[in-house]
Parts: sequence; structure tokens; C-alpha cells
Amino acid sequence: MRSMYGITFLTIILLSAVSTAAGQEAGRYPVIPRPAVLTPMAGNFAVTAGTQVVWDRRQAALHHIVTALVADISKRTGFSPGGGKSAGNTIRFVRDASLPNTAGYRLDISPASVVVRFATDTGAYYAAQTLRQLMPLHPQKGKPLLLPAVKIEDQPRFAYRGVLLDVARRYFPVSFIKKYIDAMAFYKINTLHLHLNDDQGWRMESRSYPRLHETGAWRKETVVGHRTDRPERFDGTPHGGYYTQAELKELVQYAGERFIAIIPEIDVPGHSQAILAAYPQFGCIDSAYTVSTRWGVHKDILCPKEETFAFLRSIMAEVSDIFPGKYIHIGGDEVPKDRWKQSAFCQELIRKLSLKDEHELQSYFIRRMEDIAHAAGKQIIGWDEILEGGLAPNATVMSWRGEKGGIAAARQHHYTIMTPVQYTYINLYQTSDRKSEPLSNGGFLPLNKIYGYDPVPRELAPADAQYILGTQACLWTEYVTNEADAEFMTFPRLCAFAETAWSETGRKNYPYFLVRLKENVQHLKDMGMRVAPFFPEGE
Ligand code: TNX
Repeated sequence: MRSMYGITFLTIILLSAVSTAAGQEAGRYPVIPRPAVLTPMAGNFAVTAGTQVVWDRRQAALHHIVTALVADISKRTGFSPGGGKSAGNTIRFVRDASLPNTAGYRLDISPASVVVRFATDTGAYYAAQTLRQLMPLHPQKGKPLLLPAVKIEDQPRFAYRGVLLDVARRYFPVSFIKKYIDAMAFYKINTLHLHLNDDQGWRMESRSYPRLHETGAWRKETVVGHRTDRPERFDGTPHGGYYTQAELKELVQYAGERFIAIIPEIDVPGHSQAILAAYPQFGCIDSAYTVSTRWGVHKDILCPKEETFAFLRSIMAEVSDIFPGKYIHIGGDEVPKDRWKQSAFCQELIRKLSLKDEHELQSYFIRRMEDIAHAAGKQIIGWDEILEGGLAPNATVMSWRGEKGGIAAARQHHYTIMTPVQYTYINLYQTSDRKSEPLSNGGFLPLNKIYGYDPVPRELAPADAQYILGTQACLWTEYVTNEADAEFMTFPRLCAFAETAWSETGRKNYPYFLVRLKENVQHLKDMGMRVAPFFPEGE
């Protein structure tokens, strides 16, 4: 272990480094995530009402991106660039198919002009976010807005940069999800994983099985305090809600305009008590199931009967109609086998299919889900428990119980997304002084730890490491009771996560990150976000 003296000494060295060139760079170019290549240049480009903004207006997505950027400039300065007619003082957006990465972009800001190059609309969008971060937040109204001269060549390290929002444990209104998406997009996150059902609630309107949202969306009350507190107390207040299909389609569109794909999760066969409360026939035992009012792992799970799969096929059709992306997450986590062990039907099925045990039965369940998904044109993602009893042929694995599952999946040449609890769960505490934070599940994930995470485990050979698609921060909401707390848990940690997901390891440096973060905290506050005041020093 390093001594206190050692830590202090290191901090002094690092902080003095901040006051040198790289530190000044961080102050002048407060971009998060840090771009792949950034070359500081002297001088500024002055944006005025006379600045000409040039782009191909016939390209609808590009038109949307540029007009949103111009609107942001107007909001900050009080004037709208675009009035210029001459060739001087221009911001030019140029499509350039020769760029090496489809999500990449180049930015050339000189005192004379700004040139933005990109191969796809995605790249153009990311360039616009970088420009928004380079602009002073609160310039003097009516005065030219100064963009610091710079050359940037940027592209993401990982194709998958996600955030999970658990709307099952807590219903959040569409307006909040949009606000959340706006902030995610600002940091070049490209996937929102919506956890749409759990033991405590079902959140998607279903046309074929309406009791899912009529009954399954509501719980009578919710346990108060930590789930281990005794005696148990309940709030006596019903909680719930669901998203109509029209609302979900609207969210998909809203996210898409910000280059974010929404991956829906329908968690089966475990975490399904709300489904069973609505349709008890899909369980293994005769029981008066209710939507759960407690947290933790529940024993009542779906039974692998043909009528259950017919139901899931129907749900898959509805989900596919709403979410056009290529993935559907089918859960697969935390599946206690008690009910399957008790069930004569399950035991007979195990014999009939010549399976070894209930783990192989779970594997059978997931393979059936994969077939259903494939028939609907979708690929499945599942939590790492789907490795137990054998992986479904094309499944992508989300590794949450540490990195072991992800490593095993990558070695089997299955795609994997790293979401280890220890490094990416933003429902954990962020300080060691828990009294200054809202109640949480437990654990400890300070800003510097999420920042320092590398989603590619060292022990993976390069041929296997290419199966790491990326990484995801997860906000589970058992203990997140309101929007402000959801924001407080998310920021500033999501800024650190965004850099982990986008920037090459060699570009990461925690002290410089903290310098860039300062300006970004202001951005977040301007968006109306509650930002936690926890910025630990460290590496
Ligand atoms: C485990 S992560 C779960 C969730 C909980 C989370 C925090 C995962 C696949 N399952 O159901 O919300 O821990 O308690």
C-alpha cells in the first residue's frame, strides 16, 4: 500500500503538471470525453451575427444538427449567426467520406474560419457537441462569442457507450427521460438501456396483454429504508405508471435525433413477478401473485410452458414495432430455481429434453427467447447468468457480476458489454461518508474509480478483446426515489464514465479531467441537473 505521504507527493506532482501545458489545454478546451487528438492553436474565432454558417440544407439530419447548434449559440449570445454573405468568417460543415471512423469528425478552428468534417451524420452530431463544449457558457450578451483556435481529430474507442435507466423500480415521466437523454448526448453516449419490467412493475402499454399495464404497472406500496432494515416498514402509498406505445415511439424518435439508440429490456424468466401478478398462468405454481413491494431477488419466475412462449412471442412483436434497433435485452439475471425444482412440469421437461438440471433449463429458456427474437429480426442481449448452462448461439453478454462473465463470453467469441458492479454501477455510494448522500443499495464507486476503469481486461488476448463492444453505466433505482436524486447519482460520475467509454486509455488523465469537469458542472447546472458535489482527488 502506498503511504499517505506518497499519495500527497503524487498529487503535488500531478497538480503541478496541470499548471503546465497540458493543464492549460484542459482549461482552454474543456471537452469531455477528451478527443483522440487535440492540437492547441493561437487565437480565437469570433462568432458574430455576421458569421456565415454553411451546410447542405437538403440533408435533413444535418440540417437539424446545425440549426440546433445555431440555436444554442443564439441562446448564449442573444444574436443569431448566419447573416453573413461574404466568404470571410464562416463556419463550414463538410461531409468527407475518407474519415477513418464513421462516428469520427475533424474540427479546424482558426481565427479566420471553422471547418467541420465528418463522414456520417453521427460524426457531425459529435462535432457539434464538441463545439458546444468549446464555446464559453456565459458570454457577454451581444458580444462576439470566442471559440479557441484548435485542431481536433476525434473518434470513439468503443462502439457501445451506454447508460441503463431502471424505470421498473421507479416510474420516471417521459419529460425526465428526455432531459436525461439530452445530457447523455452531450457526452457522446449512444445507447439508453431501458429496464422496462421487474418484480415491482411493468412499464410498457401492451395491446395484446393489457393487464400487464393495467395491473402490472402498479404496486400497493413500497418498502421504506434499506431492504435489510428490520422491522420492515412500508410507505402505504401506491406507486406506478406506464408508457403508452405512442410515448415510447416518441422517445425512440427523440433519442434517435440525438444519435442514441434505445434498447428495451424485458427481463425474463426471473424478475417477473409483475408479469405474474397480471397473468398468473405463466407461473409454475397456483398462487395469488402481487406486484412486489420489496427489493431483492424473488423466487416467483416464469414457467417454460408453451403458453408462456406464445405470450412472449406476442410481447416481442409489440416491442419490435416500437423499438426499431437491432437489439432486445431479455434479462436472464438472478433466476432462483426453487419453483422449477418444485414443478412436476419442469422436471418432466428436463427429462424430455435430456437436460442435466435447472441451469440447462434456463439455457433452454434463453435459447427459446433467442429464436423468438430472431424471428422478429432482433439480436438478444442478456445478463451474464445466461452463460450458465451454455450460451444461446448469437447472444451478446452484459457482464455485471464483475468481469468474469464478459471474459468468458469474449473467449467464446460472443460480443460482450462490460458493466461490472464495482466500476459502473452509479446506484452505489460516491463517498465514504454516506450521511451526505441519499440512501443507496450500498457499495462505493467514487468519481476517480469510475474514471480509472478500463473495459478491456488485461488478461484478454487481442483476438478475444475485439469482442468487447463497449461499456455501460447502470442506474438501478430501488433507492432513487425522485428525479433530483437520479441526477445526483448520475452526475458527475457519468462525465467520468463517458471518457472511459470514448477515449483511449493513453488520453485519460484524472487531474486534467477534473479541470475540464469544472466547466461541465456549469453546463449540467444550466441544463437544470442536480450535480453531486463529490470530486475526490486521486489518480
Ligand atoms: C442486481 S444488475 C440486479 C438488479 C438490481 C441491482 C441493484 C442485475 C442484472 N440485477 O435487479 O437492481 O442488482 O440492487
